[in-house]
Formats: sequence, C-alpha cells, structure tokens
Amino acid sequence: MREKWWKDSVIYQIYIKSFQDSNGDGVGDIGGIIKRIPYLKELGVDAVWMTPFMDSPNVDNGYDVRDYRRVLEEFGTMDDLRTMIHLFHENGMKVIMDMVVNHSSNQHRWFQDAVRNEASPYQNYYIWRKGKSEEQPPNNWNSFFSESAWTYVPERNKFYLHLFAKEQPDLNWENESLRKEVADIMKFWLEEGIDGFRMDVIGLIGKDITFPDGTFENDLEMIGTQYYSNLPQTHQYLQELRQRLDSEYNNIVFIGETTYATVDDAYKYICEKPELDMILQSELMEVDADTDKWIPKQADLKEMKQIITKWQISHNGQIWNSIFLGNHDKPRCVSRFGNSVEYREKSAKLLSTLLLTLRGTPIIYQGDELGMTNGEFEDISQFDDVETRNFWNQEVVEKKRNAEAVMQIISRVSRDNSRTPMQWSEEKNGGFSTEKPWIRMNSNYHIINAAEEKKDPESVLNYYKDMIALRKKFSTLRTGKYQELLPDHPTVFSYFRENDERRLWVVLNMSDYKVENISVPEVERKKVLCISNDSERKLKGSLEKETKISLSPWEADVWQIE
Ligand code: TEU
Ligand code: CA
Repeated sequence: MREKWWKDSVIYQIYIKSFQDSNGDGVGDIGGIIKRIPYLKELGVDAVWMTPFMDSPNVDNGYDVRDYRRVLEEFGTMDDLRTMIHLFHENGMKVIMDMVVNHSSNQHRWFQDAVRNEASPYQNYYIWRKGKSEEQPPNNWNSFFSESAWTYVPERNKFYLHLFAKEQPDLNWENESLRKEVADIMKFWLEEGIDGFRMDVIGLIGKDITFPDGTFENDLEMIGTQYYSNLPQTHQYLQELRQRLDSEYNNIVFIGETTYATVDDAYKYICEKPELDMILQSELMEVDADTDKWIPKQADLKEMKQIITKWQISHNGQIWNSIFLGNHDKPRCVSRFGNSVEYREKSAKLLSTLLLTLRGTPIIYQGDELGMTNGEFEDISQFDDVETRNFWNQEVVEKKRNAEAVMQIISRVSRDNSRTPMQWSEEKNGGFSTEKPWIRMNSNYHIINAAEEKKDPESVLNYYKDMIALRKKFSTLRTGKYQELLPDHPTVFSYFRENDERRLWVVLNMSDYKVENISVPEVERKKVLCISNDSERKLKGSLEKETKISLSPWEADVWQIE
C-alpha cells in the first residue's frame, strides 16, 4: 500500500539560482540551500521541490539538460547534493526534483551525435522531419517561446522539433530506447535518495506524428497545441514509466506539469491508472491573460472563484489538486492577485489563507512567504529570461512595435518578476550574496526581508507559519470536503471545509473596499476564530448570533463552527 505522504504535505518550491548564494559568485547554489534548511524547518514545510540542478548550458535556466546524471557545476558537486538530501531527511523533509524529459539541451551528447552522424543510435532520440524547403518547416506549429517549433539543420537536411527554445530539442517518446533511458535516469536519482519528481511539461511528450498543421479554432494560445497536449499516447508512456519504477520505489510522488489539462484529462492522469499523483494545471494561471500571456487583462475574481471551485469539486472530489498561486514562470502572486501597493502585507496574508485552506497539496513559491513583489525592470538589458528576450526580439526588433508599450507588458508578465533573489536581510544584496546577483535585486529588500519579518509577530512570514501550523493541526483543511458559498459575490470568496472532525468557514474579501452585510452561515452555531489577518477581528475572536458581518479590505478569516 502506498503511503501518499504528499496528501498531508506542504511543498516549498526552491528556484535554486535565486535562493541563496554560498560562494560569492552571485548565483544561488546547493551550499546556500543547506544553510537555509533551518529556515525551512521553522517555516514548517514538509517537502521541497527543487528546480533543475542537472548539468546545463542554462539557456532556459536548467530546463535544458546537457547531462542527466551530473550536478550543474555552478550549483555544487554530487557530494554537496548528497549532503543536502541527507540533511533534509534528517530534518523530516522530503526532496522532490525537477525532471525535464520532454526535451534535452541541444548540447546534450545525444543531440550532438545525432546532428553529426547520420548512423547515430541517438538519431531517433529526437524528432526529425523533412521540410517543404530549407526555409519552410514541416508544419506551422509555433514554439512556446515565440519562434517556429522547427529548426533546420543543414548537416541532416532536416528540421528538428522543439516546442520551447531552439536550444531545447524535443525527445522522441515514440522510441522505446529513449523511454527506457528516461526510467534509468530516474532510477539513478532515486538511488541518491530523491523522494519524487516534478515532471516538466510531461503533458506534451506524446505528439501526433503525422504533424498536421495547427488551426486557430482548435489550438490554445499557440498554433499546434491540439496535436501535442495531453494525448492518449502520453497516458500510455506514463503508465509504462510508472510500472518500470513502482516495483522498486513505491513511495515516491509524481507531480506532472500538464499545460492545458482539463478536469477530464486530470481524472485520467490521476484517478484511472497509476500515472501521476497530482498535476500542475495552468487554468488559474491564465485568468489574467487574453488570448495569450502577452495580452494581459485584469483578472476577474468571479472567474477565479469558478476555476478554483471547479477543480476542488469535479469528479466527486476524486482529483487530488496541487494548489499554487505562482511559480518561477509567473509574476509574484501579491502583485498579480493582491494589492502590492496599499495592502501588500494584508493581501499577501489573504493569499496565504487561500493557498493553505484549499483541498490538495499547497506549493509555496520561495519569497511569497515574505510577501515579495514583482521585479523592478526598466530596460530590456535587465532581463535574463529567454522567453522574455525572444518576445522582445520578435515584437520590437523584428516587427518594430513600440518599445515602451512592449516594455510595459514584459515588466508586468515576464517570468523574471519572480526570479529576483530571495530577500533574507537588510544586509548588502539582501543577504542573498556577497557579490552582485546574477539578476537585478528588488530594492525593497530593506523593508521586505526574512530577518525583519522573523522579529515581527504581525509579519507575512509569521502569518505563513501560523497558517501552515493550522493546516497541520486540522486534517479538515487537508482532505476535508470543499463547498462554496456566495458564488455570485463579486469580491468575497467564501467556502466551507468539512470532515467528520469539524466544519470550518473560510471568508476572504479580495478587494480594496470594505464589504458590508455578508451573511453568516449557520447563524445558530457559535463560531470561533482560528486565524485572521485583521487586527480588530482578532480582538473579538468569536461570532455568537450575528447574522451579518462586514469585512475590511483584504480581510481573511477562518472560523471553526462549534
Ligand atoms: O514551463 C512550461 C510551460 O508551459 C511554459 O510555457 C510556461 O507556461 C511559460 O513559461 C509561461 O510563460 C516549464 C518550466 O516551468 C519552464 O520554466 C520552462 O521554461 C519550460 O517548462 C520548458 O522546460
Ligand atoms: Ca554560488
């Protein structure tokens, strides 16, 4: 019987490059993580997910792997990693690693060999097709990073497929040897003590190998998505992979990133046959984008509530959710869904309440527990991210679009917003590094930083600690049933969580305005406050027979119904 420890866990996501530098080169590393294990233990998280640490030329910060069995030198050695895993385990935390196997780096020896040598056994590790001509790729698919999804290689007189940057050629999962190789790589890391995997864009591994042209009507965001998103063959590949590993390692977690997955896709991944234990679905993360992420719009709270509720209850609550409000690919949640100017702390605490009172496994992105805000970028040269730079080149350099307008968009939606260094203290470079960080540091580290927040009982950090502790105390918050109240309210998010032990009422005012006359459910029963981000509310502490309450701007309360 599998233990399913992740159902009771809070996961913390570490973006290694920006977490903590230990050797003064301005880049976060494994030594830095080791230094901060006590911080993570005090926060109360149960597991960490580390973004990729395998050898890489870093075109996409580790999401382009050059050697799947080596640690990136910049981050440390294999021995450092072993020490780190050991220390996490000693402190009662699990270690989940990012496995990037939809594609490799173009500098991987497999790809290098495939390019050079026609008879290479690695030829078939990648996806090659003849084009209509040297300039005309096999079909009209676009990559996620603003280019065509095909790049021509003169040596082979063929194009290879890459759904991301051209330096990230897609691996050919049709090939049995490749599939076995992937299982072996994963076994290699399991032998090192890894407790599970976050499988990068795993929903894209199966492709329609007839490679039809995409059509605007049936594709999402980019041309071609219908022919490679969450296809039946992907489910088969995952079942096979799982079978290869489960007999030896039956206590590991598989978290799959499945862009564009619907609840029905999720059901197949999680509930039918052993494939994934939870998915990372992108629907909520697209709520403030128009047809694609580069056309931002105001997030509609009602739509947000609908999306969350749908995922909480669909298929009779059988789909185990991962809950997250941001990650290294998204802007900071407080800048995006809260009010990072007038109500930064209060709205960050509200978002913490939301994250940690939903059903599923919450994932905290590093720095959100401090209420960190979006980066401060003024010039394209300050951006590092390949996606952002490609978009800039396409729009400003090639299409001659107005630079200021494009700058405005990228400073709002660029992935670099959440990749600025962790703000540990008010010391030089926020205590992240003794030397200049690899990416521009937020100047607000003098106010927003872990050392200051640790001392302040009312800080965002201490609120996160309390929320995590509450979740640990009440199984109701982890696995209890979810039921939404007030679905039509324009700014208030309100729901019950319930199991045999207790019923909790969560109520969140996601706006800058006070709201009056919110109906209190179950008027006859007394309600005791478990946690709140509102100082006046905390003074009162309970509701006796009130039928209505008013909520202050960004107020978040969790009540236990007696
Ligand atoms: O991201 C996958 C993904 O779907 C991206 O398109 C994501 O939506 C985009 O970055 C948002 O702008 C994963 C990783 O999380 C990301 O860091 C990698 O760049 C990408 O895969 C390729 O490996
Ligand atoms: Ca370093």
